Amino acid sequence: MRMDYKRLSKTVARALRHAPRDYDLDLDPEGWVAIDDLLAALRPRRREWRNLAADDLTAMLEQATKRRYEICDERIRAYYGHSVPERIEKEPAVPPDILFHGTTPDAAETILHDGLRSMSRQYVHLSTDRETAHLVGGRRTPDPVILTILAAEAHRAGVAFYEGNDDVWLADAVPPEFIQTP
Ligand code: HQG
Repeated sequence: MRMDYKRLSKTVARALRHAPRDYDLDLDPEGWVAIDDLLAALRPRRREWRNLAADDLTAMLEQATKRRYEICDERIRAYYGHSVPERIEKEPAVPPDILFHGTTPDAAETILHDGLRSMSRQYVHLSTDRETAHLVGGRRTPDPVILTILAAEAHRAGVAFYEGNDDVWLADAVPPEFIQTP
């Protein structure tokens, strides 16, 4: 049977971003778990996963359109997206001058007034380019609004930024004075 990598990735996201305890997993402070522990937790869950191996996780990463997970030294973690109660430690970093955030027209109106908040996740998620922001906003609406984030200016004013992957930056709450419509 061919492996459904999308389904696998969704379950891995649940395990590594949102509900590790449901999988008897403990994320370390930077979000890592041992690949062997993840595989052991997943194998009994679906017939097609009964022989799940590290190679399947590597193939899942290769097939994905987004870089969601990092594998290193027989461990795996999510680059971003966490909602677990324990804050995942990220290294503060200097952001590019400008970042983008794609969202719905209604949310954009609130964000321009109140600023960007992390909502159910630990961090605000920002995109390095408009196209990625369009894809992010497009998950919720056919007509996303792309907000421009004055990231360097916000950083200088004390807002913390963190690297996610090549396309995604993370930040703490971003006040409205650093957010513009195009
Ligand atoms: C909105 C996906 C009202 C915000 C994506 C967004 C991304 C506000 C929603 C990653 C607000 C939160 C994260 C405020 C923010 N008032 N609405 N003050 N501040 N919002 O899913 O950025 O496929 O938690 O605009 O591609 O959409 O899962 O964040 O609409 O990279 O790998 O509240 O998740 O990646 O939604 O997406 P989310 P997001 P994956």
